[in-house]
Amino acid sequence: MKKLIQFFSTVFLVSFALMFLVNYLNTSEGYAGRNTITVFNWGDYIDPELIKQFEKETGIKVILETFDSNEAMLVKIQQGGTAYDVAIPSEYAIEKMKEEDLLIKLDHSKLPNLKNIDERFLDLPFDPGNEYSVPYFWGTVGIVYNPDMLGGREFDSWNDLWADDLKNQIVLVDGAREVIGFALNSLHYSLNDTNKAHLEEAKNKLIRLQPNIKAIVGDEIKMLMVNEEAPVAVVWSGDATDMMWENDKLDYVVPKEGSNLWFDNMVIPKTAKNIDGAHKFINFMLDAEVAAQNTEYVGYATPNKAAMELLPDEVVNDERFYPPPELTDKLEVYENLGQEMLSYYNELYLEFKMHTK
Ligand code: N2P
Repeated sequence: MKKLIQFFSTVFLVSFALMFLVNYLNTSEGYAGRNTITVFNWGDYIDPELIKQFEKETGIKVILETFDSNEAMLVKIQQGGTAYDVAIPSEYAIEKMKEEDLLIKLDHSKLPNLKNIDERFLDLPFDPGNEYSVPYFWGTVGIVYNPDMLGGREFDSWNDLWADDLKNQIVLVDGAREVIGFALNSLHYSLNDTNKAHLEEAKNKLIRLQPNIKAIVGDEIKMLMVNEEAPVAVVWSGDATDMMWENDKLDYVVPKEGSNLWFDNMVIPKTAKNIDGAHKFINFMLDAEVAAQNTEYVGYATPNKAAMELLPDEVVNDERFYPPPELTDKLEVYENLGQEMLSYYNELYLEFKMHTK
């Protein structure tokens, strides 16, 4: 009996000590707070080698979680379940996060590498003075296509997607703003349109595109295009670059009716437990060599001027991916349309998706 009591007391003591340790590791003062940061990024949007390099240089461990749309990212941050230290939303989502008081102000004194960013990408209307966000990548939305699979065909208009002979050929990126946006652009409306009659017209036009749609997917889009399982896709510019590196038959165009110009930026959500580590990570990503390596890995356009100097001329002079100001001036940046409109866009998008297989 004595042995039994001794045994149970030991089990009790060990479990208690373990509980204490786990709790300690999970608090902001413990391991998780001081030596870990949780980064919430788009899928396929950072060179994993750079994460290792950051961990080695700083001793801070990075936990990477990914999302595939601003809407999905917002819901997770609003719920507050995970303590994200850094997130990388696009401009209209940043405006919304500021409005909902979900972000903390950045300490610029901890971000000396901010000097590397081209002024063209600083102080933009969604975050004057870059109080809450600093640029990561930027780009457009357009059509990537394989002329060889389509008898030499070229694309230059959104309306080309509705051609009768493209049955089951088109893959779309799974984003409400992107898909409704290109339908609005195809009708010569703004992609920030809030006129419900215009939005209904765009949805009905999208439903008419349904026979031509092969799939609506996330990052799998790259594999489908690279392996020539689909000849046309609507994608973000940098995903197109990445595909073109893998399959040189592909080409990318920003349609003539106009399109979206977007900016993804690093922010620190209010949930952050390791604010100092978050600044260190952001500053690391702003370093010229790091940003150049990341650009070569992900294929998106870098706003980092010092990094651009390290990249091959054929990359930074390619106007399909680094459109000059004369071209970007003609593109539209998504605006934060407010919760009601955002929900309306989502509803229309779901209605459209229900009509596709
Ligand atoms: C990367 C996604 C890029 C996001 N796979 C465009 N805002």
